Amino acid sequence: MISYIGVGSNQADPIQQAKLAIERLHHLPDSVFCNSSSLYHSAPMGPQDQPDYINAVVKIDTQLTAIELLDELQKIELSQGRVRKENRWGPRTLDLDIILYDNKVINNARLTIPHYGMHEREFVLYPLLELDNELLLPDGKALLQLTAHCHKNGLIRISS
Ligand code: 5RY
Ligand code: CA
Ligand code: CA
Repeated sequence: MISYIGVGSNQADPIQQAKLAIERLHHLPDSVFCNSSSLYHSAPMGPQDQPDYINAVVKIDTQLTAIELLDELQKIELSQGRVRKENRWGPRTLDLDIILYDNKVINNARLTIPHYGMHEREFVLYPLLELDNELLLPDGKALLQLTAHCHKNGLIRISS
């Protein structure tokens, strides 16, 4: 299954956190790493009283189920010092989200796929576009159309 994983960090040297996470995503079990977007610098969405973020998106081809993949991503988050906080949308050393998993729609207690916020989030849509500018979502919508309606909100691609 082709899956796209969102990478985000705004604590403890976010560029290094993102690079390390991307390195670890090369070694997911039963998976092949396909590609990663550039890193992007982005202003915080949601709570504003936190540092700017570094975001990226990674494309993998995996035999893991969505839940198995989530378990692996949460292990990587924990290994990079992720701490569960009271305030849900506060700063974090590393956040890994399954944005898309094959063409599947998944809704259960642990997972909502496609990622529920992706339509409005420039730091998800533009890195995705860099990876696949012909991508169609499970509902048939074209990614290119979504980005056309999504303000960049200061999103900056970091040359690497
Ligand atoms: C909105 C609310 C909560 C958007 C809205 C969150 C990131 C959100 C972030 C990230 C950047 C969060 C979730 N309306 N801002 N804010 N990057 N995560 N730039 O990864 F995203 S908290
Ligand atoms: Ca997130
Ligand atoms: Ca998350």
